[in-house]
Amino acid sequence: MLRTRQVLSTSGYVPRRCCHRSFKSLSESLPRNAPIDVHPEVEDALVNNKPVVALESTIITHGMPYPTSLEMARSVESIVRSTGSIPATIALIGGRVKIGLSDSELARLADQGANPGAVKLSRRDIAAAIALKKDGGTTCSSTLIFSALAGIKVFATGGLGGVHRGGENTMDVSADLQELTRCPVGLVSAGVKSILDIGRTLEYLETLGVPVLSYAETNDFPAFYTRKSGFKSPWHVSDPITAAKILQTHRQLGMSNGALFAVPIPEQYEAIGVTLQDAVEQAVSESEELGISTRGKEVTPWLLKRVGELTQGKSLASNVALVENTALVGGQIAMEYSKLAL
Ligand code: PSU
Ligand code: MN
Repeated sequence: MLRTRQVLSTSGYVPRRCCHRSFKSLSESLPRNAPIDVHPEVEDALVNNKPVVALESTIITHGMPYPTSLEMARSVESIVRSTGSIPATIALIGGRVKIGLSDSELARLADQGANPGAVKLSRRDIAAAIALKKDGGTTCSSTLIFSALAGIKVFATGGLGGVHRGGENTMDVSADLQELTRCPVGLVSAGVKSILDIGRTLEYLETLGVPVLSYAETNDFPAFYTRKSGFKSPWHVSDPITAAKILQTHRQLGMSNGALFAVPIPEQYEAIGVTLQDAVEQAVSESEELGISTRGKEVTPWLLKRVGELTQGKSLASNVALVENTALVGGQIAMEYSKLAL
């Protein structure tokens, strides 16, 4: 018999399932009549305690140009599968939240030339986009929300949002950071994009009480395109078993927040990463001169696109590589988590 316990949290009523194994159907455990469709393969995995890795979709709709966006979306799913975990790409299709996408849905989101209109969805956009029956790419913030609702414990992506350069004046601080205080999910990323103010982002995560761990042999916090940002994480782990135990401890203590595992880009991209950083600096100053830096949710996609142009696409290859790398690590952590006692 299925039981959903409603637990009052700062964000509202968040359903908590008592024990995965007692469920016959996940959809019954979600809020009644919620506009959410869980892919059968993902549902089977969640009900039977098989490892699942959530994947975001803003990176598909707004983060990369087509067709690289589609190739990347497919390759991260197959990398997750190679670890024995099940991928669950999350997105909005025609006003329904999809947890796990078909290949044609991935293609629909990726080809924004043929099917324009997918919106970038953070927490604040979700209800309106559903009411207006939109397609949407979920950012880290909304992917965290839907992962937590479905009971997915691990989420892999490229870069978490953060405090933008000049954020002390513009107040442009990604909603991704706050969401990590509400959703008990391990977010695996290559840190935060180097277009951001990495130091202030780490300070703010400390204020919010979000655990930050470098997934490496040292405490160096990565800088997205390069392996070291000059800033340190408070912790580092370098194996999936320990990472999984950290998530388990959170669960055992009833802590409702997530954790950030920051995985450096693979070594072979380090040299090119150093040259990409020049383009990042140029794109950031152009955005300030052109007044783009105060345009809210447009800022991140604009900067990513501009860095791509300035580097003749080289940043894109690095971006794909680092996302594939986090998908691998995420798959391994999810696998170890599934072996731990619930
Ligand atoms: N990192 C990338 N590409 C992206 C993003 C991050 O390499 O497209 C997206 C993620 O979805 C992240 C979002 O959650 O940018 C943050 O946007 P903002 O800064 O507007 O909160
Ligand atoms: Mn912003």
